[in-house]
Amino acid sequence: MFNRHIHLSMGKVLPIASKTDFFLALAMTVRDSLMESWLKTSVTYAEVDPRRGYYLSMEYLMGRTLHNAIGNLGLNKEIQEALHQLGLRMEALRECERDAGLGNGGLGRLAACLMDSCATMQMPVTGYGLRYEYGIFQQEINEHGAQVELPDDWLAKGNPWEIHRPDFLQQVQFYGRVEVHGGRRVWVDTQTLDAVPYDVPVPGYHNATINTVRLWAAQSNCKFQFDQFQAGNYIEAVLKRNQAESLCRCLYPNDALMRGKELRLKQEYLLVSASLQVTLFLATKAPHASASASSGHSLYVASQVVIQLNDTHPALAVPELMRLLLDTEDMPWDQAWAITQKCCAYTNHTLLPEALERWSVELLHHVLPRHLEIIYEINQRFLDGPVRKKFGADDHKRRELSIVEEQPERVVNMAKLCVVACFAVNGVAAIHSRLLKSDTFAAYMPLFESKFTNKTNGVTPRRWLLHANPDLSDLISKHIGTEWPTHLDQLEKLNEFVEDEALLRELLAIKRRAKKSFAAFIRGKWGIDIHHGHLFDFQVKRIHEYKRQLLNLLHVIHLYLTIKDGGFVAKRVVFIGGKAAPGYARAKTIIQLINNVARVINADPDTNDVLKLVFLRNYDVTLTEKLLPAADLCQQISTAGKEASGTSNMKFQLNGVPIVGTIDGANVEILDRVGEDAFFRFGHTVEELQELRHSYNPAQLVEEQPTLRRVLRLIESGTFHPPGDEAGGQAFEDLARDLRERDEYFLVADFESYCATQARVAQLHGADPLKWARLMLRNIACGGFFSSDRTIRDYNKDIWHLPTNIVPRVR
Ligand code: DL6
Repeated sequence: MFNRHIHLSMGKVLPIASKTDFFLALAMTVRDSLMESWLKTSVTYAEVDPRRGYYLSMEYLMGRTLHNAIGNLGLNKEIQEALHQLGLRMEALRECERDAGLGNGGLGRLAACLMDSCATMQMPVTGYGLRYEYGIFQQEINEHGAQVELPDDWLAKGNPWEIHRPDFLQQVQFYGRVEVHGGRRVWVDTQTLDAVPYDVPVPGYHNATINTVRLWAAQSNCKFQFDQFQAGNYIEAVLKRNQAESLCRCLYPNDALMRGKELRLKQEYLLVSASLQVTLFLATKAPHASASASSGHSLYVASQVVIQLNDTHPALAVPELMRLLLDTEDMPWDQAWAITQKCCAYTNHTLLPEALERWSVELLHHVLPRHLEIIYEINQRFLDGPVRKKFGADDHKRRELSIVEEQPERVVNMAKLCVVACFAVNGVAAIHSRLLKSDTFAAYMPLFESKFTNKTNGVTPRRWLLHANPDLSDLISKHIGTEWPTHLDQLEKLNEFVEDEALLRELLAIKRRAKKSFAAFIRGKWGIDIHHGHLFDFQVKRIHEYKRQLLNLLHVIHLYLTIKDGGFVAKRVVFIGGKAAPGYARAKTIIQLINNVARVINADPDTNDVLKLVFLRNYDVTLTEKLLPAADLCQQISTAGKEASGTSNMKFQLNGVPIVGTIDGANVEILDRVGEDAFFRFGHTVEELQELRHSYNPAQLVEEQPTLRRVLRLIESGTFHPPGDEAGGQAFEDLARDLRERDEYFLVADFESYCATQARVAQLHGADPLKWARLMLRNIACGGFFSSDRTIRDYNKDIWHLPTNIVPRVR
């Protein structure tokens, strides 16, 4: 097969084939072996016609596919050997694959993990998303240490995994206006685009289920610009087609503020409209639909379909489903509303008020006038119905609960729309779900409390442990058997081995080897010399003020000053990696400061054999896979109450990496499981911060902490100013001033406790390797709960109610 692909697909003979040719031929060979099960899965779903789940997400941060697919198919050994015969190394070919970076961070990666679990647990779930031609930008660092964004041309050499299906295209409309024709509301004079699907396989682990993530691309259709063609403006018309097709060209890199962007609104609608059209078609045209329908096929939809909205980005699903039922299926409002409410469920992923999507009424009126009408009517019926019934004519309540907000401009709050319309609403960690109820959506509790549940996030143990850390996986399997990748609770059995010195020593040896090879990787890639004997301390995630990379940096500077003063500091390499949204100036300043602190520290002969700071450029899924086995410590240090969950904490924990962390997001549940002695907690709790907020005076607190005062003074002294970049230096000073004056994220308040905790970590790590190894083992043993299989089981038990194990095994 492989040779056939080299010849027939790549058009090469072996001696002149490039590494990329070999990679593509291998990927196509693997895809061939997925195909039988993929088809079988689709045919089975069509024949059995089970209740099905549809996961709507604007982001899928898939990373690479080859290694994961080979692992899930169980073909690792076979393929390694076959390649060896040809003088090829799988590891080398793997490096040719570009990450599918169709997401910004946690939310997109979660979508990918959940899809993996649905396939592994053999559940009929299809993911819908967009096929961005450019994924999350490539991050480079310029000579001043600042982030530069470059386009992520990930499709340049082709994508061997996707199948283009132009025959399944869906038409999507925009703009126009609403007219009344014979008492019915009709959306007229619209512009139409074709949404064309590209299907990507999602193989379950060692089973016959291969689910699909369907990614839509925009394509202009023949009717588009028909007038211009008719008028002979051929070139003009073709250019306009290109413009229309650019709708899905780029993933929006901002993970917070995307208000007012017409293109983004159109992207969201394209995803929703195309996906729901297929969903409705499948549900109403399925064999059982006609047999069971007593009052119209569409009623069947409610029993057959569950649509999970991954945050509010696909929230237009609510008015779109209503529109399809009202306008194309001719259904009365109450019936359409009952179906919509029964089908849609919403996951919230953020507590940051500024990150909740609000679309201006003006923009909605321009782009989707019929949907705006429907949203208005949903709101009116809600306020005049349940709200009036519960609260009477209380104007304040009406304003507070209204989906349409008036100040400072008239906007539709998409989260409120979801809370009102969906039958289930969930947060992604226990503390997050609690805060949604007590804070973000508190006003809705008297009406909807029973809709709210928690679904703590998880990560797939296949990609993040089995495939990413084969040596550790083998060690685990040697002691507890090989079922853990699909029954992660079995990791608990490792608790029996906490006193097994041989195992603990093996654990340490595996870590040492991984650190050695990571150090070599860093040296090879960026020419930075680090010693594998030092404590490898990682903070990798999007750069955001609330995630507090700056707190980490303040501590690094404190260590630097301590060494300069002749004090003792345990040997440590601090790695910080992550991208800042291109429009988020403060986050970009933090990156620039990290790089300039690294420049100074790493070049200082007084300190650089003890302390190194490395900024990991262009942090992505693949880099995470490489660094996990090498980590000694992981930092999850967000301001309490700000991180919805976090999922990198789970990946590190699963790989036996203790966490230094705040009582925030999923840290809380990790701490609950591993216990105080295997989790380094510090900092104020949410309640303490709520209390502190009223009287917070960071300037005074800085004065009371000589260590921190010195650190801030060093930043303000210009020591880290980027040579030749005055503005950069000024921004560093502003950063320090802001900490004294405002400190919105309570770095000053948590600094002392953070430093003390880090000192405890260093002491423990250096003092007794076996004791440290026990911490590592305990973390792994308690990782079972954080499998995305468990997350999916929770969704299915409480929300989806889908059947499992429908596809018969073919192997
Ligand atoms: O639920 C996945 C992930 C969480 O782990 C993170 O804590 C959270 O910040 C992230 N949320 C977003 C939402 N962005 N917006 N809007 O990315 O979700």
